[in-house]
Amino acid sequence: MATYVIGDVQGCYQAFQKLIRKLQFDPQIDHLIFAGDLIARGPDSLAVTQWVLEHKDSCSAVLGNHDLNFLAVTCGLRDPKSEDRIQPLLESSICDSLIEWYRHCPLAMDLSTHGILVVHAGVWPGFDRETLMTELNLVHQALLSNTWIDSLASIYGNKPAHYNDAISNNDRIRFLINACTRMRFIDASSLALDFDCKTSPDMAPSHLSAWMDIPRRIAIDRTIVFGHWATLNGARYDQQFIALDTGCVWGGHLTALRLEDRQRIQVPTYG
Ligand SMILES: [Mn+2]
Repeated sequence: MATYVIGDVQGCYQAFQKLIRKLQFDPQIDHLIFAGDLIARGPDSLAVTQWVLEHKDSCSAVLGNHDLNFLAVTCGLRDPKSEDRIQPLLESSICDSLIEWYRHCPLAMDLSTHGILVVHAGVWPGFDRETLMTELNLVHQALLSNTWIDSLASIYGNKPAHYNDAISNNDRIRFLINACTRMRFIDASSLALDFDCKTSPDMAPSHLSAWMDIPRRIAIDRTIVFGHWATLNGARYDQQFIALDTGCVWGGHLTALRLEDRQRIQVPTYG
């Protein structure tokens, strides 16, 4: 019996199946937690999500930016991006079931028995764990409510950059979604989110830091397990942070973390 967290699959079905075989995954006793971005840029998002829905009793996921974008596209709030390959998914018979499944997914999972917190992009350094999990309930309830499409319509935009500047509930939801699903860099003095910098952490301007390197971040009493940042390529693997996006969709690797012993298990995308 094992629990695995799996990095960004991004529609790479073949690599995903290779990883499942390597894990000797048994749906009767094992559990998979996806760290977000199950779908989008890879060749077969439909096969990935079909598999997940067929095994949904043994799968959980936190939402990534591409998962949320899929929901927005299905509601007609966004046009599909040309580089996303989700058209077969939009036209498939499982589309409605997938929308329902995604609406039940949280932005973060706090796994106290394993001392792990799973989130797609990261934890904003101004949040302690309890505040984060309490605030995220607002997003979870919004996605489950009858007015979920209205909430989703308001998530686009980079402001507010700081949680203290969130006035309305929609501001709070937008900030929480941006922080949990898109964040990479943060202004080290103000803790404002920065979405302009697209470099690797060592090339960033001096006033910015990678979110996990902010010196005055509030300590989180969990190991934060995250995906989203493929250029880190799994370089963070310690007591505080474990980076799981190893660039599967860019021809790198797909990585799983076994929570019982914190071992990483990888397969290459090709070969
Ligand atoms: Mn992402």
